[in-house]
Amino acid sequence: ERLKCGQAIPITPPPTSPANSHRLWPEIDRVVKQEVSMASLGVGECGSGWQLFAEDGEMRMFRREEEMDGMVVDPLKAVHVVKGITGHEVCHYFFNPQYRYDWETTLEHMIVLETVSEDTLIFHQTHKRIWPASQRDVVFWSHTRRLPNDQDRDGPDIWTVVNNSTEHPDHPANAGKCVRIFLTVCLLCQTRVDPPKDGAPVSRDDITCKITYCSVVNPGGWAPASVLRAVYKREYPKFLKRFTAYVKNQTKDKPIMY
Ligand code: 6CM
Repeated sequence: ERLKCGQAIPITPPPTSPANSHRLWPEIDRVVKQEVSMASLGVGECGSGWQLFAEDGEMRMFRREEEMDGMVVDPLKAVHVVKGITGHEVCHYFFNPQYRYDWETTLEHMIVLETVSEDTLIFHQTHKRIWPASQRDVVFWSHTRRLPNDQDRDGPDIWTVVNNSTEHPDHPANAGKCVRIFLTVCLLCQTRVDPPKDGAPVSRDDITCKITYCSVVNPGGWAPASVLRAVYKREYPKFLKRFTAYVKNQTKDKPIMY
């Protein structure tokens, strides 16, 4: 039908994400919103239950000791402040599979089971065996998203990646030698820009990224609590330091990606 003069042009609103027609979309959207709002909360003062277990420079890691059916499922919350990189860059290197073997030291094998859309992938990963427990594997969807910066409308947007366990018919749980783990992970990145006073162009010296990393991992089967807590205490700080150093190194000679 022809438009009459002065009549508003009917514009279909853009979809919130190209993944929004997929069977998993309602779950992805719900979990992403929930995880982002949980990750945005501070660790609070005494009484919040978060205990500091690792600290190195600007990096702080907290955990809450929790067990489910006798298995350690301690929620972890880490905060780190890194100069010279943006939240978009951090999420880019965390989400995209081509970089994962470079920084993920516990990884043995990774495949993309399904490309749901540009911002949503389904992965199967096997992780290195940790004595005396069985080897672990995991199937999860991974979704990355740009979020509006309500606090500073002129500042760069906030970026997130959420990983959450799911099922896949090609890789049923506990069918082979691996025990299936279940995880929910949220990486939330806020970027601050302090423009140079002399009006010079913004460089990597003027940008700072506040990273919040939250995870809950259920080991899925027997694993001695003391070994598991010792592994987490060693591996999480190693991961966050190595991963952020990797992003700094990858981006140092590239244009800033906001
Ligand atoms: O979030 C991280 N990595 C993502 C991309 O790989 C993704 C995957 C997380 C898998 C986390 C599994 C870690 C534990 C594996 C060993 C379990 C052994 C149990 C038996 C011990 C006695 O979200 C970074 C993950 C950093 C982990 C330290």
